[in-house]
Amino acid sequence: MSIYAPEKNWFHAPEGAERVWIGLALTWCLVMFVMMTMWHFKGKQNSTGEAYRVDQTAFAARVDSFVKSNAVLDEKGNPVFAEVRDDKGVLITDTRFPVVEPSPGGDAYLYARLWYWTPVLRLKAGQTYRIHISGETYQHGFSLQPMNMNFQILPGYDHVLTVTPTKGDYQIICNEFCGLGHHKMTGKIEVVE
Ligand SMILES: [Cu+2]
Repeated sequence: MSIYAPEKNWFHAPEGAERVWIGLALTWCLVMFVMMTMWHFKGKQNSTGEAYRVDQTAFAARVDSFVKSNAVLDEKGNPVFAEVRDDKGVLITDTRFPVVEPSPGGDAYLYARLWYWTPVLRLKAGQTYRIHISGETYQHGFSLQPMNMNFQILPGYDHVLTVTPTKGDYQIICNEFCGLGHHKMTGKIEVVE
């Protein structure tokens, strides 16, 4: 027989170094438990928790009209497209990312599609914007780099992030596995003076 019943009274209370390690692990678990709750109230990493149920078709239409009316145009009046690179620095060429400049203090839109974030937002440093984010199909993880702010994005919901950005180029990646193109799902926010 390959399986044996354990001997009776198999349990021996931990002692010595084993006791110390169990104590350390337990203490650390309790510290993390307290910290998890604390981060909910402290720090600037939390979203305002604002989200609304939306009809996906209506949201897509709002994104389209936002892009049309706020698109950055070149001197010939054609929309400007941004260079967006994946996390390996490779230029993504199968998608065109329109650059859109929302009015300071106003609403901006960001749409998670398969598999990219669109459009590229050009924001002014020190101005406050309400960024509406939703997804076209699956659940995605909005992850803003390099500051590492992370939010879950669900189709059918408009997640509103109120931000006052500082100057710089920020990359958006997806950190929730969402299918074949997940590893190259990227986007960009440019913040200018
Ligand atoms: Cu993903």
